[in-house]
Amino acid sequence: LTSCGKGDSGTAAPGGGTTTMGFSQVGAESGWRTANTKSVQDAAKTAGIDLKFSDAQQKQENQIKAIRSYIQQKVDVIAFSPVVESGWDTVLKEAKNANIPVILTDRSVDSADKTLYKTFLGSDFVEEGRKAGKWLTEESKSEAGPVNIVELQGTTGSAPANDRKSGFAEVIGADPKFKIVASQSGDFTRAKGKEVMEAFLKSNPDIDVLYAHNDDMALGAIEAIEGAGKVPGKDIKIISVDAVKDGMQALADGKISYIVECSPLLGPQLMDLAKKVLAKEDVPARVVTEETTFTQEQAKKVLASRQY
Ligand code: GZL
Repeated sequence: LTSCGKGDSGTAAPGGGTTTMGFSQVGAESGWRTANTKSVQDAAKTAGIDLKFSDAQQKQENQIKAIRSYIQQKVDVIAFSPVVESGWDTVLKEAKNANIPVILTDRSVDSADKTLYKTFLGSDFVEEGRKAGKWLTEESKSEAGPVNIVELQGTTGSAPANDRKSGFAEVIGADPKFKIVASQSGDFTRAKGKEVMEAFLKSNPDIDVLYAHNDDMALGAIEAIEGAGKVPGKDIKIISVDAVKDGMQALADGKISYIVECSPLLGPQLMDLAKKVLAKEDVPARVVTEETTFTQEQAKKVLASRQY
């Protein structure tokens, strides 16, 4: 019998061929997303898994279409990062009825039925928001206030936007001197982050802090702040999330004040989980990624060694 599939380097699927994974990616909206896509694609190659990959341009209907096409193609396993938390039950039930296991990566869904996916691999976004709030509380401890904060939220309805908002609010809510004077979505992109920050600056003469849910929006906001003749990192302190290269550069340059890391390097763990699921091994319902935080001094030290 000749061995079917891509030679013996492949990971054997249940039927003996090479394992195929259908992956639906959110889009290409940020530096984080680009790094995440590279991690998934590189890890699939290393694992000998045949990856079918689609970019949804941040539209839920495109992700649902992609998942349906993976079901039609009878892939061995489906993985995706849900652009928003809600509206997945129908298509996930179709995958379950087709006996195709689903792995959530990066972002999660709000489905009550936890049997619709095997596991969720990704960061604890609420904790990321708490870390941002804790730094600001410490940084402002000698200030009487008010400390006026504007917030650039991530994509409306997405898990990172909901959870980073709630974690931050939970911590700063303990002290009435902190006032979130404006909060709006910048959709995780530089362009929208700049546009919304320009509006914030026009309607709020006295902004002390910007809390941006990702580096790309923070970098767009820096352009708006400088355009308004103010000094980012001095006139307006900036707290951001991700720690991608451009964000870390701005942190080292003093334009951003603090970054909470959110690791995009989920590829290797995703492939390991897929192999375990296909081998019918037990996997944890939740796998939380390791990540840290960076001050300006720490950014200067690690900048040269950052992978993305
Ligand atoms: C977080 C991820 C977010 C990043 C953004 O895990 O979903 O989406 O923080 C990206 O940069 O666009």
